Amino acid sequence: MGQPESREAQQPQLPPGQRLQRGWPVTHYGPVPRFRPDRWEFRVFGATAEQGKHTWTHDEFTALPYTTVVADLHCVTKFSMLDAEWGGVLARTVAEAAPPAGHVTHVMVWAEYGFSSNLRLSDFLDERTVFATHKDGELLTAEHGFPLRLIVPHLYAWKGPKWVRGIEYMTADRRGFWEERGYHNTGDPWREQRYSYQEEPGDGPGL
Ligand SMILES: Nc1nc2c(c(=O)[nH]1)N[C@H]1C(S)=C(S)[C@@H](COP(=O)(O)O)O[C@H]1N2
Ligand SMILES: [Mo]
Repeated sequence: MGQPESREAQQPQLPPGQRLQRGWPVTHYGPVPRFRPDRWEFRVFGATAEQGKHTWTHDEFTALPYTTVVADLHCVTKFSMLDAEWGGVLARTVAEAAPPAGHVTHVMVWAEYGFSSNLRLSDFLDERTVFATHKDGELLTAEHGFPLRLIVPHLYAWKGPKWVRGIEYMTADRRGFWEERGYHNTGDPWREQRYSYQEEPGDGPGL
């Protein structure tokens, strides 16, 4: 009584099987790409509403409306980082500026070196899914995805590519990089959807 309620008493913040991590580890496959502003562009392609491509230069992309989202990061290797403030452009904003065709069901998010991750359109359009340029008010560092990374707060962190370069609107589901290599097609940490062998019919395209 009189004590502020602990966070745990309000609601559990750690999904099953996760543990808290101090600091912010760096987790990815492959080398850290170098940012070349003159060559960087963000591409929207695939099944767009206007059947064309849409590209933004770095200046154009970072001029889109800036929003912050407080969200946790849950790595499938079992560490979680809580309460980061991500700043950037909502995925919704991107989809409004360069809309998908009516029959689009999924989005492939593409990053440097061909890294990719697939999302349901509904996950992409979630009100908290954000293309982040900043964390806690500071520009991302190169190893954490500068100049742009996706954060999908309600899914495991591999669903958020670092060094994003574009999105592909898809009319059927297709697996991304980790989804082809044994990780769950949906990746909901609250349901502990870690591995593709846990998938049930309808969770994803065949392997
Ligand atoms: N391009 C790219 N993005 C990636 C990955 C990757 O291998 N390549 N790994 C993902 C995984 S598994 C995690 S846990 C987070 C880690 O982000 P961090 O290094 O900023 O903590 O990045 C995700 N984004
Ligand atoms: Mo991860």
